[in-house]
Amino acid sequence: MNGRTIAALAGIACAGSALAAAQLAAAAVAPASAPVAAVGAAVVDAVPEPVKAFAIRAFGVHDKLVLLLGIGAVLLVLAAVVGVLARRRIAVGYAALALLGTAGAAAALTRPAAEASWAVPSLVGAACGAGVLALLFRKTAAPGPAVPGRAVDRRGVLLALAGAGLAGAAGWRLGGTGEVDAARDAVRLPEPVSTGPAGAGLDVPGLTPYLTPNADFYRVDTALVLPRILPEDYRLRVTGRVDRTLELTYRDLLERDLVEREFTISCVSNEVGGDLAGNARWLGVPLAELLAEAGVQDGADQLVSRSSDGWTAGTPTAACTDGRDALVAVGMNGEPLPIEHGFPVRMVVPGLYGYVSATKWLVELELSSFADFDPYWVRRDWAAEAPIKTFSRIDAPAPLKEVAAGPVPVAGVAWAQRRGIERVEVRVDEGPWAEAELAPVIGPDTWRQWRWTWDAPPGRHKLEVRATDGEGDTQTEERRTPFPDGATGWHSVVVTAA
Ligand SMILES: Nc1nc2c(c(=O)[nH]1)N[C@H]1C(S)=C(S)[C@@H](COP(=O)(O)O)O[C@H]1N2
Ligand SMILES: [Mo]
Repeated sequence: MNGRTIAALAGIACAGSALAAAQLAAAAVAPASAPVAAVGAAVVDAVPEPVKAFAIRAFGVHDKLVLLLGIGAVLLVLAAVVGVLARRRIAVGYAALALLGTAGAAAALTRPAAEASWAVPSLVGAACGAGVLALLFRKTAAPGPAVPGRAVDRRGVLLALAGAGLAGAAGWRLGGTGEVDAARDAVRLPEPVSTGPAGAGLDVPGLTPYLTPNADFYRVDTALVLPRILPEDYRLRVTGRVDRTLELTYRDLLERDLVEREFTISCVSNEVGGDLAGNARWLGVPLAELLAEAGVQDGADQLVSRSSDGWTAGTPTAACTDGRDALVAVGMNGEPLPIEHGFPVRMVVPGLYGYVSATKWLVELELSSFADFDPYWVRRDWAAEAPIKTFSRIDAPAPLKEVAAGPVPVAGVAWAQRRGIERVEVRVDEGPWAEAELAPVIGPDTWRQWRWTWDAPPGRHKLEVRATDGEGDTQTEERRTPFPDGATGWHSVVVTAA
């Protein structure tokens, strides 16, 4: 290895030590205060809408991993360059670390849930990085022409890289959800006092199951680091334009009369044919009961729900009190909420896209008004009110699949929460529409599986689907992307029969 490569590695070792030390400190302060997490979260909040839409389209539920890897790659290259420059002017190295520390601390301090201590990990990290820099880049007594300025301690570089790797991994692990996982495992959910009807599903190979297992449930949120809330520390506050403020612990919630209901939730970012939706059995406290207890004041037409990381959603108060199964949920499919789905407590409201209703890691319900407050995505120009649009999808056969000519089962799901699905139709090669068979349904808020048998002639064919809701409105053919209030258009797949 030549001197330049060693210097580049030394730069990476300094940055790595800084980040690792910060990660360890953040495990003690708050995992979200680590510089990479904080800068990443600031980037998530700042990216313009088209970039966010692109990220979800291109990377789907892996968008956050891609962002973290991107930040890592940028840091790696910068650190290597700074390492090479630091051989001649060590001040470049100190300046870069100071910048890293300041940017990390600033990003951490401006997170909505931040406390003053959130600056500490970035500052500790920068100081550590500076120490490693001083150790690795030593002044040569008589600089020779080949190595002007400073010599880099090769053995030291390897040691620092290894140490940073270990410390970083330890910090990452300690800051993970281990303790909360254990607390979640220990939760025993009480039996509901009221259980809604249970739906049953069709069984066609390739068809989405009627109930979505928790492990397969889509995940959409802005959280780079999962919020970690221990049940014993949990508080839900009902505040704002209410007659009396409420504060409930997790225990308080479990001791109330819990109800269990099946319904489908979905994301506004779901494209035509997309899978950002899931159907679960939710266990929780009716939101209407909590609101009645607090006493909603006149004019409080928006319920702002806030998560522990500062994210907000705004739901029409009327949608929480009009008799639908709006819940402050603690359970999902018979288990405590999974951490990535909001443990210990989240909100779910049938009929509204997740960004205006489904706050995970819920800590506050603030009665406000649409005039007074714009929640997270509304500030980024998504619609303030967002009822779910009628949607239908072909699951089987899969796109571009080869099927045997003759009878082919075609199946999928359709949803129109609150209105219900009344009819699903399929057509082949823009021929006449044929009505599909629908699975039995328990109410308007769950998706409905459908199936139709196609007598497939050999060749390449296009299958299309459209649904009609309980109000008699058929899905529009007009293709629109999700922004600002949900996608429209018919889903189609092309298959070859042979
Ligand atoms: N705290 C928090 N809650 C959130 C979000 C978020 O970014 N942060 N995203 C919402 C969005 S856009 C959707 S679609 C649903 C998704 O819920 P799920 O991940 O459990 O499927 O959560 C909602 N709740
Ligand atoms: Mo969403």
